[in-house]
Amino acid sequence: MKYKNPIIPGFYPDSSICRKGEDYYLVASSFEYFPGVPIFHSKDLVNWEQIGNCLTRKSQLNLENVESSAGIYAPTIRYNPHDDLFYMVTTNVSNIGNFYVYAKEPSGEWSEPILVEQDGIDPSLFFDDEGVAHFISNSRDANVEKAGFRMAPIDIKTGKFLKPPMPLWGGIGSYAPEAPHIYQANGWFYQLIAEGGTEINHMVTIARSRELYGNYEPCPFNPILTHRDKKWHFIQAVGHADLVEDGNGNWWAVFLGVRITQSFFHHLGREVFLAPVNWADDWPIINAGKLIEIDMEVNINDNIIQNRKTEYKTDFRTGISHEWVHLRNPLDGSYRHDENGLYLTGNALTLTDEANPAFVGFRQRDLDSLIEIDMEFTPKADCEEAGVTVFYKYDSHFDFYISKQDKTTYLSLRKVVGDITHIQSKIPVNSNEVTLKIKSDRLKYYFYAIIEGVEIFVGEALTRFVSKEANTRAFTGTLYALYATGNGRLSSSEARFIRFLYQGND
Ligand code: 6LW
Repeated sequence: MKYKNPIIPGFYPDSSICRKGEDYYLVASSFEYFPGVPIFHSKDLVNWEQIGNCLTRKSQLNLENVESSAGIYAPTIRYNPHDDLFYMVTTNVSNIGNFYVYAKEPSGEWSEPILVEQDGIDPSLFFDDEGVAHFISNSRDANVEKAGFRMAPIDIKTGKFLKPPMPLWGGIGSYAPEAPHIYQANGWFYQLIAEGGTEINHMVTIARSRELYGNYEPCPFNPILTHRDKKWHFIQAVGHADLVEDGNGNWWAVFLGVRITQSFFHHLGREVFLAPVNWADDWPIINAGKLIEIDMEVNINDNIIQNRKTEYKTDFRTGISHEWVHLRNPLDGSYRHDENGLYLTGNALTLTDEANPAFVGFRQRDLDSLIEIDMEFTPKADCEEAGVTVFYKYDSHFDFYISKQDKTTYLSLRKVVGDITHIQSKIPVNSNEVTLKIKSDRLKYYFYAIIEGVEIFVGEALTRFVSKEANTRAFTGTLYALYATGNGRLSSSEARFIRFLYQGND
């Protein structure tokens, strides 16, 4: 069987997977973006479709004043056959902490949050043979020597602990033990974790025990997945894994990894990778310890064909689909759609505020990509602007937009990199209807516009300035986002987005 990694390209970190019968479901972190926790479905582990988002209401996901790369961290998804429900447990690090929601159908609606009073991030649930739920997170208790992770049974209806949380195995001593998951197989309980930090020293380690609450003995082959000593490789930071059994006795791991551009820069974020799990002496070794590659060949006779979606188009006539996200909770009055397109009304907030400007973002999934946007915007006041941004975070974005000054309409390219704001181009244009085009390769973005049938090249920008490595607090990845702003005032004019095309060529 052959397939290409990443199986889900673009910023979808901390993936977690579960299976019910022949259906697999996968979730990922979403941080300051709304709706939160995208959920995907697959029948074969290599073809994935986003079927919704778990957190679609403000009552589930309050992102007010949430800093960049805060908000929702590392979710886990589990199916409980005892009540035939799916559970998604995660952390809103900015307010309510650890909580879970449940649903009959993974596409939604998901319940209101049920809080669990344990600190730490990366919560996970394990349902034992009796259907009792055990909650684990990377909770640290300063008074407990073995701290690092704590687990306890909970009442799944209320989230209340049935017993005091117990410290579990703490890892092999590396930095940032996190991402714990518990599995039962071969007469053992396994505790899988990530260590080394989510950057280039990332790794996956494991321990096992005959009893659920220990003692866990570490695997002699740890780490069972890492590229930390393969720094020349295109794929780095592999770690934060979750395992699934496919119903035929084969085990698989999904985990995050990054595709680097030059040095260790990466801007697409942490993406979802897949590898087979091989067993040695009842220890699961991911990809038999071999390197994780883009082109994978697995020794399983399966005629699965991976159809990678390379094109996405919309005319917005039915609004925005599951893939699109707002920056924090959307503000009323900023968005509407009809059969002629999507309308954004700029509020006072800008892309450079750590807040909720009028913004709809689509993840960049390919290093080599193209987007095209047909839009119409007639600003009535000089402060009003609308266009498309290549967005990493509030102080890391490239904006390609229409605005006006006195009686002239301009098309501009602005770069915001840390505390530097630079207008690279400002071109007077005679039309308020334009097609904006951005092409990308590994190292650069190229900005073009088609105005009255004539294509012009406006400028270029370096991908490394919208990367994790150029930023602090950067757990996300680049988005192409349509936006509008009144730059300090509510806009009196709507921007109309008529057509959006994304093409990926990786
Ligand atoms: C997440 C942690 C991590 O909670 O990064 O890769 C944090 N690992 O497990 C944010 O994504």
